[in-house]
Amino acid sequence: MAANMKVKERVAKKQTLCGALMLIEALKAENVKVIFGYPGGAVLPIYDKLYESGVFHVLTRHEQGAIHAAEGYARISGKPGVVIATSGPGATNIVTGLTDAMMDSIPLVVFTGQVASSVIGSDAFQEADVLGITMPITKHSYQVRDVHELPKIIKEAFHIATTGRPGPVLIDIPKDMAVAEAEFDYEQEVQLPGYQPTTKPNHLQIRKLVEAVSQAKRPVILAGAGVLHANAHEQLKQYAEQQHIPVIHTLLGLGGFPADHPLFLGMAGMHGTYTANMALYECDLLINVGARFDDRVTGNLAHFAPKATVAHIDIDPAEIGKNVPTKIPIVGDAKEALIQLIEQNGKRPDVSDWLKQLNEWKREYPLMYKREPGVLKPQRLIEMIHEYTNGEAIVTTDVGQHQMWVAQYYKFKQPHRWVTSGGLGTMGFGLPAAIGAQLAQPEATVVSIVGDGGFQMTLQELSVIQELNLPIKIVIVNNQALGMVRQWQEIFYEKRYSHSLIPNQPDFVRLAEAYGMKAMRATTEEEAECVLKEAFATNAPVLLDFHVCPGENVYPMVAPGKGLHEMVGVKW
Ligand SMILES: Cc1ncc(C[n+]2csc(CCOP(=O)(O)OP(=O)(O)O)c2C)c(N)n1
Ligand SMILES: [Mg+2]
Repeated sequence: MAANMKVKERVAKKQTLCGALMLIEALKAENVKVIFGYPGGAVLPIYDKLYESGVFHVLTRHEQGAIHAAEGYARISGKPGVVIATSGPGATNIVTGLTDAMMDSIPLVVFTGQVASSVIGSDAFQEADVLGITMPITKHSYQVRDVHELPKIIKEAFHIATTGRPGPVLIDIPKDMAVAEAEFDYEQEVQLPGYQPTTKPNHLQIRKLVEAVSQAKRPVILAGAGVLHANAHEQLKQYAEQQHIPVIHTLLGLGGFPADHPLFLGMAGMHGTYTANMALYECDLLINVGARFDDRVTGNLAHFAPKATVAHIDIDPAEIGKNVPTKIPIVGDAKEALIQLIEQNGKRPDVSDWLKQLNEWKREYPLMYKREPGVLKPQRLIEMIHEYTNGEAIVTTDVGQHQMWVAQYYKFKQPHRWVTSGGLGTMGFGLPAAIGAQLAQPEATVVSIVGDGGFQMTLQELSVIQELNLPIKIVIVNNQALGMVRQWQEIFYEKRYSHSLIPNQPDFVRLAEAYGMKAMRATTEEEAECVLKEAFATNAPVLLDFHVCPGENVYPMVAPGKGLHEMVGVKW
């Protein structure tokens, strides 16, 4: 019976279809639940077929919104985000999102319309060389030249986006290709001899690491987003507990290891904890699991982990040894590698002195800020949001000071709850990303914590949130400044606040109300308590404008060019 069904399905899928219908059938075959997009001339044939397709399409109010929403969806669902944009300006509007997804290894399949094949290269209306523009910011890209190729291309695109190190794949579809017809066969196997990511780690390298661990006195694990992409959080915990190795996270790795675990040392890097950064400086064995030694994590490389043997587990061999000399390279999937390490059950290192030292640092140098009566400190605000959501919300952010305070003070206990723009540092990411995150998990509490600057880069998406009645809580950390820029100008440019202070921000409450959204403002801790209570009791979108202490800075801080051990702002 089942076999019969399969044959029937296959026959059905072998029908002759136009390119636009092929796209829709392929999305259904890939089990795509939602797509984000914006129509225009070159994609009109596709939108016409979408009309009665049953595919859930979210019309964002800007293509940048669509691609960040798709990123948020991908991060929370673990499935690829799908985007459609028209040719020319539609396609160029997604360039930032593609770069963002490329930097943070987010799986996306992005369709762009293109002018008709016959006029490509003639500077036709809304023609842009999208393939040329996006070549360095996609994992792979295609332009459809023959409609017969389209099913194979889409199938490969989903495969490439989601396997190995995930990333964005773009398919540029000339308008005539959406209309032309061919046989639709989506059952074929993907055959890409030149693309065979290594997932199984080399056993000898694993043995080397087991040996190094057994000899170590001061081992530490630096865990990045690779742990989350590989769904290896359970194995990370098991391995760290089995071997008694403390764990540090990168910004994007947060949530991979529970923040309240005694072996957790916090986030590393420019605004990392004293303990995490000093552990990286003092360790004798550094095990990197799925992080790419970003410069915001390492600080000055000349002073990075100077006493350590470095082991690096990564699915992407190009990352190993790129920034930091690596003695034990392990190419493979983080989960597979950790499973093998756990199975080896090697001799535990003697870490009692090391853990004693680390715990002393934790006690001596915790994250700190001063509470003042009548003033709302941004750090306190994040702590309050943590309390209201029991540390279990999905949190999205923009980029800047507020992002760092969330990373420091929203102690993520669970994986796949944290959605932020790491590598590219894209202001305007948080609000649209929250749309995708909420659609990926309709029952979850989603909080979008944004800066007063970044919010204004994509605030048009309030319209989508309101239209779909997504119960997102939008938190503006309003310091009336491009706070992170202001902080750098205060510290490194003699307080010459060139174009970073914005004392005349719009009335965000009335702005949200114009979109038909409930909105409230708070300027003190007491007011913040009240509005948070009301907002979290509401099953509808709410915008909260928090006027926080404008001069607050993010500490600790590693100044550019300095080593991690040269942090400032660690003590009063
Ligand atoms: C698109 C974009 N433009 C410029 C920057 C540089 N930048 C980094 S943080 C920042 C300030 C952000 O201000 P705001 O959104 O209010 O956040 P805050 O730092 O005040 O919390 C700027 C301008 C950026 N990251 N992204
Ligand atoms: Mg600000």
